[in-house]
Amino acid sequence: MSGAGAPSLELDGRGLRVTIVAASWHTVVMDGLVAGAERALAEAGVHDVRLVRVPGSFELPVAAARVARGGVDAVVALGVIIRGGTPHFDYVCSAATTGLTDVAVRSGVPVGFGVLTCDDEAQALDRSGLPGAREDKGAEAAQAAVATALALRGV
Ligand code: DLZ
Repeated sequence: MSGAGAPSLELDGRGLRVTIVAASWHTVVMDGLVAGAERALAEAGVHDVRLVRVPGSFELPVAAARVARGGVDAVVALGVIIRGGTPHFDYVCSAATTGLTDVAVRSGVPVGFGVLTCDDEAQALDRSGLPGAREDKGAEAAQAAVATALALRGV
């Protein structure tokens, strides 16, 4: 999927409560994603930010579900899944994607999707928001979560 076409969002997230749920595989890229999400939330004026770490992306949906039940305004889910030599990649991608979608739809709490599904580490680094990266997917996921929470306010 191309990163072209992403909207430029002006966000006023003051007063929102947002929790980042982050997997731990591929630590360098994950550090970039978490930093990007935290930076975007600060820029949007979101000050009540918590971070929950889980082992892998497979564990993101259960963490997001628990967090959503706790009364936050939005969740930002971050993970890095890199293709290996077995079908495991497809199962973990599918579980994370379907699970996080299910959490958002069932709970009504927006879940920003910042899970990278890449062929190799170079692709992931290029989307990590770290110096030299072309894209900042952690920030994009945080902005999407905040924008959706704001859009749904009062609906
Ligand atoms: C097992 C596994 C593998 C092979 N690769 C990744 C990965 O690239 N990214 C990721 O977030 N998690 C990976 N995992 C771990 C699973 O998500 C999960 O934590 C384990 O299967 C234990 O439930």
